[in-house]
Amino acid sequence: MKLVIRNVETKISRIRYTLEKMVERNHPYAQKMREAGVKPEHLRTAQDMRLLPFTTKQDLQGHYPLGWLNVDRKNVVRFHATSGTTGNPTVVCYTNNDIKMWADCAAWCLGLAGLDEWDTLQVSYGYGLFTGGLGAHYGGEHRGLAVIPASGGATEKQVRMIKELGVTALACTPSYAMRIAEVWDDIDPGRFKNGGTKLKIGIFGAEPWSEGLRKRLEEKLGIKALDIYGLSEAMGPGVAMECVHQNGLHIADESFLPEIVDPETLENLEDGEEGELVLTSIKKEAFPIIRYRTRDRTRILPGTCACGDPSVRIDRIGGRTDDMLIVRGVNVFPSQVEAAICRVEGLTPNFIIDTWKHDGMDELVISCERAPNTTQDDIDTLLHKAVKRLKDSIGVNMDIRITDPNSVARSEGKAVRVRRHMEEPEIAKKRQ
Ligand code: DLL
Repeated sequence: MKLVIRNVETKISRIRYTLEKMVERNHPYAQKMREAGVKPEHLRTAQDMRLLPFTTKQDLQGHYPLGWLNVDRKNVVRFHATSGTTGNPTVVCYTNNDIKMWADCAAWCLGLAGLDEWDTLQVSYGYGLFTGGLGAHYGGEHRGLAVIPASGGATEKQVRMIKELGVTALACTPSYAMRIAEVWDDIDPGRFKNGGTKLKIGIFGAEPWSEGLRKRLEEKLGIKALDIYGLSEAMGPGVAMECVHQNGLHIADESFLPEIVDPETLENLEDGEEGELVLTSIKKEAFPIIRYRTRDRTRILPGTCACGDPSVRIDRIGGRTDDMLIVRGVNVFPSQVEAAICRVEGLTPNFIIDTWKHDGMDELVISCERAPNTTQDDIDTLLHKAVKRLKDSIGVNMDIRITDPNSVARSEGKAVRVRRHMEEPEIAKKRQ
């Protein structure tokens, strides 16, 4: 498959410059290039990108904390880090230029959402080592919006600020947006949609979410809910964003070069084919990534968007390859479970999958929460509907429990949808 890149010469020469710097500094990626027998001067056309070795999360973790740095430490002005749930955290670093580029990308995303200096953006992503808060914040200020650095938590206060400060756009994880909507319902029972406020846009991302959850959020909050994508290793939020046409996410392709590869064979796939997103940073200085395997599943969407922006678009992220469960031979992603559950009236979008291995196979039980306006008498009907929906959409019968309202823990950041156990939780409980 031929790689087609806009402004290809400038981009390729900028990536070549980064590779030259890596060689000069004896960066760990230069070692990978040596092993692959590739030199910076071999990169002349878009197709030559394929000569370059992939970078994996393990490469970055293996050089914890600062081994991936490609500038002198004195040029670093900011650190962020991933949570490190699987091994060493990854510490990511930024120069002044990197922070500017990130703010440019995030501001461009907010522009795609139709926001301008008359808008007020409440940033309810966490501020701190997580990139969500500061990423959206700098993007908002750079575009001239009035930004409220709310961070996550104190949900009643979040609702008050939305109401009293004339917030027009809310940036947070979709699961936290659902929580905000629930708390708002408690404060103003019977409120209609956005409760008469100015809220109109949601900038939701940092975790996989389904079309079903989008509908519920749009309905409950009276907004247009847009998807924003990013990852710390690339910079943070702002790598890709949906425009108001909700027709795939536009990649900030002046800053990142996307490829889709088959995760098994690592061959590049055709536009429209689903695989793993691989990203190369074009101008990052402190923490460049070359052919970074994101583990995120998506596809490049053919054609151009009605908004007229010529950037490459990707489909919403279906999930991470690491989160995939294999149930009786069928691949199951938590976002598919969410999509099915959202279609069952009487269930909230809150659920948790408990999973364990039995004879090397994934077993699971899904706890789905019934809505506050249902009763114990509805449980059998809800169970029947949920089992059928999941069977129809995913293709396997799954073990489902219907739990009481508010029984699934809410999150103020990324929701935990999968709990992995050593053995079946019921058996483990009996033994205790
Ligand atoms: O989640 C950056 C971010 C903050 C993106 C705020 C959007 C909004 P990390 O904590 O490093 O960075 O997690 C990155 O989260 O590889 C995906 O698996 C997942 N992810 C991020 N955005 C989306 C999305 C931030 N819109 C990892 N849809 C990524 C699905 C997403 N998954």
